[in-house]
Amino acid sequence: MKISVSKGLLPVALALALTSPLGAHQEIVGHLKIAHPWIKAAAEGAAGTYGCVIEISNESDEPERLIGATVEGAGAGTLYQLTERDGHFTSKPIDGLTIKPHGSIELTPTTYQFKFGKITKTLSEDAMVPGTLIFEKQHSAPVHFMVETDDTAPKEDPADANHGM
Ligand SMILES: [Cu+2]
Repeated sequence: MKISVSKGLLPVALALALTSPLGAHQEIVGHLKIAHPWIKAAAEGAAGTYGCVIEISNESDEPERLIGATVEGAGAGTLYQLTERDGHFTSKPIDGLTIKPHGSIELTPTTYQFKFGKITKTLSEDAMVPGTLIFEKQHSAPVHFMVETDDTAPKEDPADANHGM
């Protein structure tokens, strides 16, 4: 029995390890399982940065809603949804992202990002920086964001770009 359980968990562990070679962490807050919140490295004084979360699972029987985030040194992040059309990306702020009962969401640089404003304290690669994820029911969930040198976010067009129409 023990063997089959660990075999079942192995692909998940491998997936997390592959996505983050430096080690993915998981935090559990109430009914929420939060896998590897991370934020892109940025120097003090930088105009902004972005952050994502590999997966947030809602293990309760009620829906939950992710509405915000804070990271020490980066302030409050606003949740944005990215949209791709004909190879062009744009993004717009959204007021939340619902997690169904026993469901999960993923925030990847090409789908959803928290966008942060002015950086007041350097976010150095590999550091674990304290922050929060803010939910409608759970409210403020304390987590750590790992600082990564991500470069997978798409180049965005201005939101009002008119693609040659
Ligand atoms: Cu991690």
